[in-house]
Formats: sequence, structure tokens, C-alpha cells
Amino acid sequence: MRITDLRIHSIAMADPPLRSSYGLHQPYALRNVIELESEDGIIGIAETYGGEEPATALENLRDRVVQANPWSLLGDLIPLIEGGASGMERSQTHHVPGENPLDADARSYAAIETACLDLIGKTLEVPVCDLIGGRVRDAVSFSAYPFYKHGGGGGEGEDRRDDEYGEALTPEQLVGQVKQMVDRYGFKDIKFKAGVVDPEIEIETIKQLRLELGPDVPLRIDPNCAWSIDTSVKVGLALADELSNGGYLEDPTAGLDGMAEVRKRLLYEGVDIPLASNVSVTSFGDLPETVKQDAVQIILCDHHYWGGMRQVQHLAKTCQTFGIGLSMHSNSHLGISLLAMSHVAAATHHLSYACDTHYPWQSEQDEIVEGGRITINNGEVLIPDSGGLGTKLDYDQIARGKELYRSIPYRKRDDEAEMQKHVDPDWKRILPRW
Ligand code: GKR
Ligand code: MG
Repeated sequence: MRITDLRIHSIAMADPPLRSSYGLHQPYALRNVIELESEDGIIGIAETYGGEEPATALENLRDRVVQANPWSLLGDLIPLIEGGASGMERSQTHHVPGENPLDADARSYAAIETACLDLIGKTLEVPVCDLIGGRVRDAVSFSAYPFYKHGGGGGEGEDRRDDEYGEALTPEQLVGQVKQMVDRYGFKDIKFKAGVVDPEIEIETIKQLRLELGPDVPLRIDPNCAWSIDTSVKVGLALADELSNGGYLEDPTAGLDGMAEVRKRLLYEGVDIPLASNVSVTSFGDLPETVKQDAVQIILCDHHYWGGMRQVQHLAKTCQTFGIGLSMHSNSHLGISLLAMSHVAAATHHLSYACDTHYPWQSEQDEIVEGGRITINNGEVLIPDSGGLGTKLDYDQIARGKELYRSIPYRKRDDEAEMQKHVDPDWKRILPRW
């Protein structure tokens, strides 16, 4: 089988004004969607980070992809994930995910891998999760992902969207947002994006969530490194009860040394809540130091930048070997990514927690897969029965997403610039802020 065409679609989708320690989300999030067409006219698809740079990086692979055999292409491209920061060098930075130059090759490889697996799976009529080793579950659990949020549903001008969740800048509003999301999707776990306001208010938010949701719902908090070591320890002590029982403290502070120190000091105080990370551990090169220092007890994998689904499976086995838990990170995405995340999660035995997803923040209007939005019910995505990822592109919606992309000025994610534009002209990302 030969690949006869590679098509790259740069698209935009509305994104609400969500806050994090990176700043403020722009009114549109960007994605690149790729298609690999085989000589039999079968099309494999993948979704990855958006904007110009990822599109150019994929375009630069065209000569190696077109005319290649999808069965062997992934082996031919392996130097992309075996060299430099994609191999055993460390790749952590404090860029927003998708803008880290050190994992650019791993991101390109992952997109091609997903599209090849979808193409092969569609050709053989085998779901991707079975192709990569076999599913260990038919349904994948995701967690609710509440954010501090300004009023507005995303989009600009005439394309301004309805604001489904409303403003959320106080603990009470955050609790309301969570209840609404849980009612709609049935999530059983909650991951709260923090690092936005004074930690005392974020502690209060978690306490209110615990009171409102009862003792059994796992709670996580992720300030994306906004706290000093002292503040991280203080928050860990204050939330020792609330974050136990299946919860975790995610990237409280920057860097593995800082994470290790927080862990040590919490243990000294008799608090054993695990630390999770998608910032201080972003590649295999970070693992030796992570293990040596016991800096992170849960790694948040992401096939989009860890070099694809099979690298995530290697990561899972490595984590299991060293007694480290595994969960999954997410960034603003549409249905192809949600399905790809679900397939790799379905085929990963050592997946210890519900995965993250931004999917509730995106709207039906922007979905690009046939049949509209993927269903999340009881907090779960069911693996489709059909071959590959189990979905196809809706070409009208792709055309719409491309038109939107052409019509807007955004070409990369820049939460700091957006923050300066709308909230505080002098705002800078400071680590640690508290
Ligand atoms: O969407 O603002 C966001 C998040 O902060 C995202 O960029 C993070 O990568 O969700 C992510 C995380 O868990 O750190
Ligand atoms: Mg995180």
C-alpha cells in the first residue's frame, strides 16, 4: 500500500476566555488536521497543534510521506523521535504546550503516526486500539476540567459564541461551573485549573468542591507552576484531605528540583498526596532525574507531543516499572484528538487515572468529524466499532474551519498577549507568582 497524498488543513475553532498561569485563551484555538490518502482511496486522519509552525513542519515531511508505505513509514521516520530532545535529551520548557520548540519533531511524528494508524486500521477494518496491541477497556474515563473564566463563549465579532458556562472568577462560580459540566457529561473526576488568583481562594474553591460533591469524587488542582516551593507545600498541607482519595497535586512549582523538594517536605509533614506533571516531565530524557529524585508520582502523558501513541505505551510500561502512575494531559482540541486519546488510553493497561480533556469547552459549530460531536456519557468515551479511529472528516466543516483560520489574525497560541489585551496591559507570566 502506498500513500498518494498528504493534505494539511489549518483550522480555527472558537475558544472561551479561559485563564491559567499562562494567561488568557485567545478567542480562537488553532489546530492542524492531516489526511493521508492511500492508492486505494482510503483516508487516514489526525489532529495536532495548530498554527503556522506545526503546519510547516508537517509540510516539510511531504517528500518522505507521499509514495511511502504506511506500514514502514513510521520506522523510516523514527530518527524524528530518537534524536535530540525527542530522544533522550530533556525537553522541558515553560512554553505553552504546542509551542515548545524542543518537541516539535515529536509532535510531527505523532501526527503522521496517528494518520498512518488510522489509514491502516480503516484498510483492515480494525480499530486503532486493537492495532496497537489490543484494548484493555472499551470505554475511557475523562475528568471535568473547570477553569477560571471571563464572560463570553469565544469567537469574535459576528462569530461571537453563546456563553454556555458564564463567568467563573469566584469559588461559588467555579462550583457552579463544575456542577453544570458534571450534569451534562457525567464526569466522575474533577481537575481544577488553578494558578490564577491568590492560592487561599483556590484552596477555598477545592474545599467548596469537596463539600458540594461529597467525599468520593477525586479532585486535582493544577496551577501550572505558579507557586513557589513554600506556597506549594502550604497548599498541599491545606488540601491534604481533599486531594487524597484518588486526587493529586499537579505541577505546583516549576522544575524537577522544585517538585522533588515539595514532595520531600510534604512527606516530612506526613502528607502523601501524589504530585503529577505535564510540565517538568515532557520527554523520556526527563525520566532518569524524575525517578532519581522521586519528583513526580504521576506522569501526564500526551501522544501529541510524546511522539505518538506507541511512545505513550512505552512510557506506560516505564512508569509501571518504576511505580509511577499515569494519567493524560490535554489541550484545546476537537473530536479526532479526543478519539485518538481514547484509543491510546483504551490500549494502555497501566493508566491509573481518568484522562484530562478540554472537549467541553469547544462547540458543536466547530466540530470537524462526521456526525458532529463525540459523545461523552457518564464521563466516558466509548471506542467506536469501525476501523481506524472510528471517524471521518466532515468536509463542509473542514472548509468552514479553514475559512475561519484564514479570516483571523491568530497564527500561534499566545496567552500572555491576550491577557495584556483584555485584562492587564502590563501582565507578564511570572514563575513563581505566589
Ligand atoms: O488550556 O490553558 C490551558 C491549560 O493550561 C493547558 O495549556 C495545559 O497544558 O491543560 C494543560 C495542563 O494540564 O497543564
Ligand atoms: Mg497540567
